[in-house]
Amino acid sequence: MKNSKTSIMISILAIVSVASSLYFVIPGSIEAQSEEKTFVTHNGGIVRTTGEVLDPLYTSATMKFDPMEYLREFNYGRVSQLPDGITLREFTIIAEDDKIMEVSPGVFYNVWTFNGTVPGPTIRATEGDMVRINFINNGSKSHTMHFHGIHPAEMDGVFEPVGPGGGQFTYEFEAGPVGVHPYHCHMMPLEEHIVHGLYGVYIVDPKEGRAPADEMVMVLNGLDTDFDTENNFYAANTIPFYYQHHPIQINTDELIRVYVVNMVEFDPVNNLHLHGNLYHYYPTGTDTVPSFYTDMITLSQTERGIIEFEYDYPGKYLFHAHKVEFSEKGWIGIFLVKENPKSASIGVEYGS
Ligand SMILES: [Cu+2]
Repeated sequence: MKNSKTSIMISILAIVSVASSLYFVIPGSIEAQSEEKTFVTHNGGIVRTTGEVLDPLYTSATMKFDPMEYLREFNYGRVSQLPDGITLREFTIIAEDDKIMEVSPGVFYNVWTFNGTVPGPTIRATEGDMVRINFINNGSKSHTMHFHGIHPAEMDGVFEPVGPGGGQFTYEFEAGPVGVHPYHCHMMPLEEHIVHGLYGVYIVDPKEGRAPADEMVMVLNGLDTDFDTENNFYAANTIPFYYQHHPIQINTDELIRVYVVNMVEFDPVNNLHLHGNLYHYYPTGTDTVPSFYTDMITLSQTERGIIEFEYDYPGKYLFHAHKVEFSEKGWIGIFLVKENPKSASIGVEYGS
């Protein structure tokens, strides 16, 4: 039993390392090739392969997740006005823990989900709004929603387990502080409930808003598919290598704003490196003045922030964990920067 598990593990790692090393050997090659070629892997192995990209299915009878949709999808809730004039944003969040997802070709994993996906929906409000979450637990275990941010103790999702099979709880709190925060289940063992996927992003916008930008969310996560408390895959938004196989298209001379949240468990740090550029970094997004201008940030569990940048030159630029093990196991992507058709006439300069 143990041997077969070990050999499966070794096969998975071999496939991942071969696949990932191909990208480092031929980083420009993201399109499928038809002819077999010989490659030397990062650990000196020789492989013959067409180098064709294999993607998992992302979908099954019970599960659908599109990382490209998730990237720019913000959920503002059902909006109404309270008698005192405050904006109420209502969300219904349903927890489940029985879904199976193909996270990498041939690797199936039991994901625990908020509203059917990992990560759960990106919840977005403006500072001072009232946020009301109608939480339903359709799972087989107790779950909760614990938001990072400021709220009363009884809304903290720690001491009020919501029972399986349809248990309900209403979380209600004023949105704040401004920034980007994680939310996650806080039942014990916490590691298990987080690693299986019960987390998401909660953005609180400043009342005056932020500068217009092409906005996106990246949750840095890990997948422990063999339950040995070590991650076998890493990703931005769950599917290893997704944004390398499907580069994120952006424009030159356009402000890009990425809300980054590190949800990797087991490994104490993660990081984010951007190629051909530097970004302004706002830790936790709580300040409107950036703390750093850099191409590398280091993030511990649930550390998060906002990065902002613009590209001057079109082309393909990698972004990835500079902890190379993580990037070779899936936490890597590409920005495909196209010439902005408007740039000749606008000439916007960020930061001015
Ligand atoms: Cu849970």
